[in-house]
Amino acid sequence: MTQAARHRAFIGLGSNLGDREATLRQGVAELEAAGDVIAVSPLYETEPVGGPQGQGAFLNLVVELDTADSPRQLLRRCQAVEEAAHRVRTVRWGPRTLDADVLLVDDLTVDEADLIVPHPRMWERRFVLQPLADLAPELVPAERLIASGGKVARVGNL
Ligand code: GSY
Repeated sequence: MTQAARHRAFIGLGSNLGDREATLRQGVAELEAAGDVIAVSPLYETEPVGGPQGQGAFLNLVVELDTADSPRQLLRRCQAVEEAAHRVRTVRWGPRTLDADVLLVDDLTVDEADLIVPHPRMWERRFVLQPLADLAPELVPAERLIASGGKVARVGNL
């Protein structure tokens, strides 16, 4: 039987409602249940990028996988993780319990209505690039990290 190709993939998690750290811990645990998570970045407290004025600071991290899942299967996993966190989103770009985004899947590209890989806004967002650079510095050129927006402060590990 042929084996599915394995991919080095990265998923970004963010939370800015409720017990943010517990929510992220739950999200990481759900991803880990598939047995393909190989690293979790440090945790960052991050300034909201976009969205309504006055929303609270996020906690963000990035998870690295060595996975046989396709980009679409990873999207489904992200959606399941968000649903499990009882995500309540009434305002687009507004506060959310948990947001899970497929960032990179090797050098694969996907451009479909509900899934774009690499993530289309990741290169503008320091809350993505800093934890990604912690896990995979070779994927984040210093000039792109410097050019990205939003304050981030490392607050430890999960
Ligand atoms: O796309 C992720 C949701 N999100 C975030 C986030 O996770 N962190 C920060 N700092 N700002 C954000 N704006 C959006 S939308």
